[in-house]
Amino acid sequence: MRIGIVCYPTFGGSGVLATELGKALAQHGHQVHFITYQQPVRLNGFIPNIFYHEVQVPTYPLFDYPPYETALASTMVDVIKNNHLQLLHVHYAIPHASAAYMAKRILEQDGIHIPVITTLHGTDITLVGRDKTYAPVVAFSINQSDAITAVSQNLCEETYKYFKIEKPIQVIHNFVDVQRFQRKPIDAFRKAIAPNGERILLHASNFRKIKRVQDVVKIFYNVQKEIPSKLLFVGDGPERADAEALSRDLGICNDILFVGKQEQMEDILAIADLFLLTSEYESFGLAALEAMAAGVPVVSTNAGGLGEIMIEGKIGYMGDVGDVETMSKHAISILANEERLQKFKSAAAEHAHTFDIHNIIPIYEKLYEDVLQKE
Ligand code: GMT
Repeated sequence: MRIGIVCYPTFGGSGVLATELGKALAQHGHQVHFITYQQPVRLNGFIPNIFYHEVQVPTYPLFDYPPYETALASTMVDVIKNNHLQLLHVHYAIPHASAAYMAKRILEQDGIHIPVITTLHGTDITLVGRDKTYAPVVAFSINQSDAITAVSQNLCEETYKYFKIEKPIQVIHNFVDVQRFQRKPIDAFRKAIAPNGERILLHASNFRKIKRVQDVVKIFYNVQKEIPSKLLFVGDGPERADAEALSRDLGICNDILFVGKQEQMEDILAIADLFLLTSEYESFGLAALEAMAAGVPVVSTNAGGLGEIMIEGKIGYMGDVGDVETMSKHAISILANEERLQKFKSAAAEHAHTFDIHNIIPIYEKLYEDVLQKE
């Protein structure tokens, strides 16, 4: 098949998922065309069957806000026409689903029919999409899609709750390339972070309010009182400064490292003992799944779809949003005993296989075939 993929090119989960999907489809022999404003972070190196089309957004003194959606729709039209794409798969509804609708209508004038699949990822529904300034366009463009998927059962339910969706939403869970995350820890790296054999805790996110990164610092504070440990913060974003300030106030800043945005998550995860995810909401929690694939147990909140990837008492634990004490107790209970920690690590790696890329890609391929057959 000749497939167009539209996504955010940044470190966010939706862009990561879309890029990994495109790469896997290309490996299966499909021709994949990425359409976005920047090279996606996980799209590095030359990969046969993959093409990248950059959306140019010309500026003009009149524009306080350059019209990205218009530029995107026009690029979609151009790429679909000139590469004879058969379907368009957009990730994250805003503004990709409405730009796709516009492109679809434009192409119909030339007798070209292009089915559009929209994958909902989370905040495009639960946070940004719900905002009344976006909601009517979001609901309309989702309903105009030829197929709709959501990355968890929870997100599917949230979507029906917030919007009047007149079509079925298929739940296709996010996936991980388990093989890629089965890395041996780099000893020198581990030693540099934890020279005295301390436990290593890890959090990775975009440091937005929804992630509640201050709770990560508080949990680490409690853990560190009982168990010598270090905390690695991967990523960057608006709440980072607050997290740093809190770690200074609590006197633990020397045991916390902010390493910024990183591409080689598999190497970082390989040295970690526990992943913390304290979000107010996660439609799925792809970062937690990647941690599991690397054999890292997870302590998280029970928000959104996180329960769909967790097996409590085996690969990690969950606590209510903001319940730092409970999550701290769970973290300590996993980290305190070496044998127990190793059991959790192996079980986490084992469980990640349920969401292995090889199990999920065929579901997307089947969906594409069904959509094309209906044309
Ligand atoms: O977590 C973020 O803020 C980024 C966001 C995105 O769209 O890139 O992540 C969402 O999509 C991921 C991939 O499907 C999910 O694993 C995340 O749980 C989801 N984030 C939220 O729902 C907050």
